[in-house]
Amino acid sequence: MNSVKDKIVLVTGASSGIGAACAKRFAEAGSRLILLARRGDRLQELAGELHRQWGTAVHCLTLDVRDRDGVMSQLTQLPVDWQGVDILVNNAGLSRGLDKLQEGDLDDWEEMIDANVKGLLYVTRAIVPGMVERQGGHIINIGSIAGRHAYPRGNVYCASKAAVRAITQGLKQDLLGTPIRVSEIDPGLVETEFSEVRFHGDRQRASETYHGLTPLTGEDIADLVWFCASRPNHVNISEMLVVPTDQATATQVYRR
Ligand code: NDP
Ligand code: 8X3
Repeated sequence: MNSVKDKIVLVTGASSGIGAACAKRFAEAGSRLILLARRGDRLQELAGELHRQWGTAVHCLTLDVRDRDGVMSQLTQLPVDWQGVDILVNNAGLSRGLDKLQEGDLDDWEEMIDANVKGLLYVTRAIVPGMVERQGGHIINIGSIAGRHAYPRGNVYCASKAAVRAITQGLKQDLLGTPIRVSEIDPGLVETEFSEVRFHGDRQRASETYHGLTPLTGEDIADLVWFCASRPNHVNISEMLVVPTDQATATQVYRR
């Protein structure tokens, strides 16, 4: 067992869903947390909650991962006490729309590719050199079942998550020979704000995604992120596919 107590954990997309649940899971385990997302008010609220409950030290970064210059400058010039990130949870991401490719909205495409692929790359590029220098660290990417098989109308979102998979595999190879670990967790249906964002705020349509089945929760995924991080240093969990019991593949779900 590798204790995450006092480790510095950077969670991107910590203002909601899986990211917020990861923040809580690591806070409970005694980690120090850097929380990053665009909605700073949510981060401050969560930081207060973590501090009250577990006395967690938190540093909030109100940042858009698509902002290349902002990411590179803010993450390479963290306050002295926060510079040695031990665990990076690359979780920030989103889907926009569920349309046939030939009818897709180009703005939706840009947003997904910029956040899910380029944003993840910027954050990784800013943080990993420090890990190499310190000879220690762990990058945990949140991919998706969507990155393993494309599903109808999922096209660009699926492509962005397939890219995350390739980046995870490539990074593992590029870091071979260092003690740095690289993992990817690929969830199926998790009930968060994900579908509400996908359907541009249409809550009714979003809730139908999970109708008649028992979806995963952000906490279920956070538990696995913590599990990957807390294995001994010589154990690298390279990938995990996790689905609700009511789901077999991206398109096969059982609804009661
Ligand atoms: P949520 O919508 O609940 O959370 C998404 C998080 O990402 C929010 O904190 C949001 O913060 C942040 N985020 C989005 N865009 C940006 C950006 N440009 N810059 C910084 N932060 C950003 O969804 P989930 O928790 O479900 O999603 C988390 C990850 O899990 C995503 O990568 C998603 O693709 C993946 N995933 C989700 C599944 C699901 O079924 N829910 C299944 C498989 C994978 P803010 O808006 O404040 O910036
Ligand atoms: C989120 C899971 O199947 O809605 O990545 O794309 S799915």
